[in-house]
This record gives sequence, structure tokens and C-alpha cells, in this order.
Amino acid sequence: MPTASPKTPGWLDWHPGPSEPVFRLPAGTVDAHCHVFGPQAEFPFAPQRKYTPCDAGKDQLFRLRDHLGIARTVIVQATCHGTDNSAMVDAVRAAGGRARGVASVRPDVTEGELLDLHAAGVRGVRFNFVRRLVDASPRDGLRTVAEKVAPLGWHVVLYFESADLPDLEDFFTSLPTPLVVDHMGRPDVTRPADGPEFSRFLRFVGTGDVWVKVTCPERLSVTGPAALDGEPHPYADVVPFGHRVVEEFPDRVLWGTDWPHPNLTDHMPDDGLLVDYVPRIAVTADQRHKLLVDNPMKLYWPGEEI
Ligand code: 0GY
Repeated sequence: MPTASPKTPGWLDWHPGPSEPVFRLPAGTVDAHCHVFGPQAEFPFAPQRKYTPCDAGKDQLFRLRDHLGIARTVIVQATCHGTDNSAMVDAVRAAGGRARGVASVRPDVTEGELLDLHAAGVRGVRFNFVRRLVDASPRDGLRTVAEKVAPLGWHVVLYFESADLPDLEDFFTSLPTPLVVDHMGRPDVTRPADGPEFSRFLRFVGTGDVWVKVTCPERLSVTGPAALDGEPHPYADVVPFGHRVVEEFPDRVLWGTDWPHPNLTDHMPDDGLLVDYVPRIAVTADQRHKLLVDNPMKLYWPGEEI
């Protein structure tokens, strides 16, 4: 098999025809984690990227949003665009108030640049510690960034592997902003959801202003999208993890599609099925309203009506 080159797409094309979800998302639902990639001819990818995504631009994202019945989106800067936030900012601006952004910036970012990003709709920065995605994550520089964005009321989005939490936790809790953790801190879902590793993660969440995206069952699952042993729903092995977080922190959980699902090489998820996953982890209407509407509105559109 040819080795994937960073110059060729290293993942499957995104799912072009998502199914109609059975579960109807409540009015005002926010997709709090999705991306735009390119189109490359307009917004080139960073030379230091670790993978090359398929083009997945704002027009497709907005079509998916409308198909699923999502009201607003939070577009998160992905590593393959580096610290050039122009594709993300272009999409956020084009959404006309219905999108917010999370940027990647360098430690020498100026106050003027941050104010421009804020005016465009950016409300957070992302720190990535996943080794297959970034060469290094120097903490001094990240702390400088956090100190610069804190006065704007922004938060820091953290992406890390669960095995690295013990080493990172003191750094995280020393940052001066609210924290938002991607994909439940990437637990190993072959271990029990009530076991020591995931309990440790939840203790970290309990230490302060820490929010959790209960996203990416498709990325964390070992059992995958197919029904399993009579279980009628996909990604069954991730459900106990999402359910536990929603039960313990109903006011600090967020949901998102992760469209267009970069770097998945075994299957390309159907976003309709990912919507149908929601009521498996948020089992009451009250929990679902907090997860899908109230919590992301508080973080990204504080004080605004849905
Ligand atoms: C995600 C996950 C991944 C990629 C990125 O910034 C990125 O490149 O976030 C991944 O490969 O796990 O949230 O999209």
C-alpha cells in the first residue's frame, strides 16, 4: 500500500449524503465543534501540516447545518491550516452572526490582531497536544497566548490524549481562562467508563471552569458504526462515557458534529447517525436542551436569545 504523503488526502472523503436523523434537534441547537478546510485553491493548507484534508468549505458546512436542523455553529481551527485563520474567519463572517470561531494564534499575536478576530466572531483559541498532529506545544508560548486572550473573555480549547492528562493537568489548571476539552479528553473506551482513568478526567473537570465536548463517538469507538450484539445503535461502546459526563456535568457539556471528520481512515461517519446518538447520552429533554442549546449559548453567545 502506498504510504500516505502529507500532500495527498490521508483520510476518506467526507460523507456526501447524510441520512435524515430520527431525533429532532431542539430549536436553537448549536454544533459546537466543526471545521472548514479550504477550498485549497482559495485558502491553502499550511506547509507543516500532518495530513491533507479533502476540500470541505463553508457552503457544504452550511448545507449540512440546515439539513440536520442546526441553528448555529462553532468553527474550530484545524491544524492543517496552521495559524492562518482566514478560511475559518471567512466562514464565520459568512454565517452572519450564526457562527463563532476558535482560532490558533502564535505567542507574538498582537492585540490588534486579536481584536480583529474578536470582531469577526472568534471567542477562543485552541491548544493542541496530540502528537500525531503537532510537532511541539511549548507551554511558555501557550501561556502567553492564554494571558493575551483572557481579557477578551475568551476560553482555551484543549485537545489531548487521555494518557497525557497527568503530565498536562497542572499546566491546564494554571491557565487564566475557562477551559473546553475536545472529545471528552479522548478516553480509551475499552476501559470502563467508571474506572480510574475516566474518573481522574472527571475530577479534573470538577476542579474549576472546565467544559467538555461529548463529541466524536466515531473517533473514539472501537466497535464502530455497525449495530453490535443486538445493540441497535452505532458507537455503543462510547455511550457510557458520554452519558456519565452529561449526568455529572449537565451545565458544562457541549455537542458537535466534528464535520468533516478529518483523519478518519476506517469509515466516514453519517452525520444523521451522529445526531441520533445524542439521546443515548442525554436521556432527558432537560439534559438535551442544556447540552445542545443553553450551554453553548452561554459560552459563545452570552446574553443572546436563541
Ligand atoms: C478533530 C480531530 C482531529 C484533527 C484536528 O486540528 C486537527 O487537525 O482536530 C484528529 O485528527 O483527531 O477534532 O477534528
